[in-house]
Amino acid sequence: MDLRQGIGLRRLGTTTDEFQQDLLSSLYYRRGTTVESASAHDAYDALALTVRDRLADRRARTAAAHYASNPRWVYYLSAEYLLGAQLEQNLLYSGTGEVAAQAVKALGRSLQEIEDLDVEPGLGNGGLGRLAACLVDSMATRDIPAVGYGIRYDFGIFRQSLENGGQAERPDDWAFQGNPWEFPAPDDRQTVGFYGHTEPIAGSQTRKRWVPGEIVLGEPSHMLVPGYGTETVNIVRLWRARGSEASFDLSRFSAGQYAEAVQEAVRAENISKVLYPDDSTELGRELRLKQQYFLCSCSLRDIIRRFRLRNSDWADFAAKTIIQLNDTHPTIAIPELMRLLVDEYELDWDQAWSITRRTFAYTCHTLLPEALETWPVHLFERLLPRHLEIIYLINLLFLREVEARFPGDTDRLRRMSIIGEGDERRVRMAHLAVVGTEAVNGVAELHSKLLRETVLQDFADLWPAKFQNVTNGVSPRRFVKLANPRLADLITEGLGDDGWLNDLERLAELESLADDAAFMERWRAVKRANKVDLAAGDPDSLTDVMIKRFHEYKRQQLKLLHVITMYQRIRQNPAGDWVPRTVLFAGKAAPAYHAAKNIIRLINAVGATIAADPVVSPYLKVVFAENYNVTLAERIIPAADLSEQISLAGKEASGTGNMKLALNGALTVGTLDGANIEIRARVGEENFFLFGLDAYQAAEVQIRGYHPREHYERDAELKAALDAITAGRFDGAGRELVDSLLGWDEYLTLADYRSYLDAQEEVERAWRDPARWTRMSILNTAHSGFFSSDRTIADYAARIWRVAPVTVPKEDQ
Ligand code: NBG
Repeated sequence: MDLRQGIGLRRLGTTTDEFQQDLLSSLYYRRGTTVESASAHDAYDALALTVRDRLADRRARTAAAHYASNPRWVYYLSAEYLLGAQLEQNLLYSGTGEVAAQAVKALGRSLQEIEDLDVEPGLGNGGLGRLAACLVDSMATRDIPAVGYGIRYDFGIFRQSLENGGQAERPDDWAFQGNPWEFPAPDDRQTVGFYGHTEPIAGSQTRKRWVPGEIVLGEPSHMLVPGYGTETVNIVRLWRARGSEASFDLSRFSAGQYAEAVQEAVRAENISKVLYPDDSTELGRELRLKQQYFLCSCSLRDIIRRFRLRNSDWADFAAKTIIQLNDTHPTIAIPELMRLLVDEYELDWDQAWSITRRTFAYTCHTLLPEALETWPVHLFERLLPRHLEIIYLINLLFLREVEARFPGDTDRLRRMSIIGEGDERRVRMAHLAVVGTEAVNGVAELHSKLLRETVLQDFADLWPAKFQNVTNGVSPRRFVKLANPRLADLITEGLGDDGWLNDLERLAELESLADDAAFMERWRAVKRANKVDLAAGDPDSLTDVMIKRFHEYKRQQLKLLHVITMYQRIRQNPAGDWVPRTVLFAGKAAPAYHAAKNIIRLINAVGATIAADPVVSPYLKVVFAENYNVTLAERIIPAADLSEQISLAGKEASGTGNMKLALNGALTVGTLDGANIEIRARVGEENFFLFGLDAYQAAEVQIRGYHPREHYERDAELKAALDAITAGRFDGAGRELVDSLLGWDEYLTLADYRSYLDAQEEVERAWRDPARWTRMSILNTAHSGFFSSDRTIADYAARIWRVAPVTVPKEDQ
């Protein structure tokens, strides 16, 4: 199949000369400049466009193949995507890396120089957004017809810097210089309503007419998502809000009322202005719900438009459509689909409900009750009056079903209701998500189990078959091949070919090399070279990394207590035989999360104290790497010796950094939490440093009554560490932390302290024996194949989506 030939277009060449011709042509005709006057950014853009063209051709073939097969499509709805830098990825996925490196010489620049200009779209907060990016990568790699839907925020996750040792935030105007990877599609724009009121429709019980009070336009653009080692190129479609033509008030503008003239348009555009607006105010919460509805309404209309291109019978909708809700953020899509089907397409309620329930599936990503979204009923009533009516009816029918199964159990009805009746009535989005979907999954074995046993227990009693587990995974292309080319080359050499890049279980073949002295030597050399590149500390020191969002449940404070204890031990015995360590922290704290920001401040204060101490600094260094993002993760992970996964058991749903680090040969010190359990089971207990309470023990401690002070009184080293903070030894920082730890210590930091220190001693014993350590490291990589997001997608496809791959034919030779 060659679509270009059909319309007389020439085939894009694969040689360096041909690529260079196209590059120069992009510069000349699409950037409108010449080699002599091209800026570095012109060079970047011209290269990006030239690479993009190679993918656009595969995209056209993909669309044609999908259209012809009319498959069940996967639509992934996510408020966040952390796609990472695009240029290097797309060079790899289009196989043009080498020709491009040669061709750019014509522009007088190196490929590296150009790659440094690539800005990552930071359209997410952390694990959830990066997971979405790994999953769309694997959907394309596995030839699953899929579209990812999201929001094109003008400002992504804030840029973090350190000011006076604390976190400062600056806006992230990521597309300031434009985004060459994006195709705008203004023809597919959608209209979204907000506010207003509803009116009855004569002769109908269930249909209503919604008369919105505000209209906003959603304009899509899409980015290409190529598969690796296959022809498929899927898309991520991102919506941007804008005012309609009518929102500009020309008469006011003419009268000099410039601000008033654009006020309505500004209000509309604010919807996609920032990722996660501060929701500590009423207005912030309203904006957040507006974003969610905006994403869902635009995406559903687009999904319906696509369905109707090939199909005419609503009875086929669920067979052709599966919509995966990435956490509760897009749950409003459930009542929105009901509204579209019942009010606009005039289906009867029961048929619409049957379609809806078979169309959606829901992934939950948390166990923290405060992270399960709820919205005040009064906010819904004002912003989405029709949706609230629909939710009430869904709830009424649902509670009837519960009542029929558990007659007279009013307490159960109250617990399960979609409407929470506290001081303030609230809509419980997670309940709506469970009621309106066909499948619900957690993201690691333990997480899925705890969901069934705790937060969603009543629902699991009612519908046990609905609940599943799909353990998360990560893309080996981005997190090994691109991030760690030295290791990728060594693995390829060890295995004889690079087929492992989309068949990651093949890493198990490395096991036979884990005792091969020459291979071990090279394994160590790779790690050392990566450490030299990272330049965080002495490359021969133990590089101990804790890289993730700052949150008390993740317990950066526990790591810090360990650092302070090491500092005190070395001071007391400077002649001791200490293992030199570089402790590297990176991560952002939510701007309004003061406790987390205080921990960042204390880390930097402790780091400065140690750096200024000539006795301790030869053995211990604390580094805080600013502005953690995908690009920085790709530099740190290959250089890590030790991976800190020390959350309180039962709190981290899965973790994915833990997988990336193990895959790159870091050893884990961790609790029995999230996917750590599965990592340990695969890499072997003897290759994992375990400590701490398990989830059931932790719950028991809390039920019995936890007294953190008892640990403080009993453990002299713990006491000394906390006392040093209180005494102001670290620039006076951290006193609130000590108060909270001694006061209530919500995440049992003190309870796990001693066991954590013991595990760290075991780490040092292993480190002192380089052959042992290297063997453990190789075995971690060898047994991490399960954690490929390709496996995660195979699981979703088989057990939740029930979709089959569609092969995209190669270009005619
Ligand atoms: C996060 C969890 C992580 C998990 C990622 C991806 C949210 C709400 N949840 O443990 O905290 O790895 O989701 O599933 O961001």
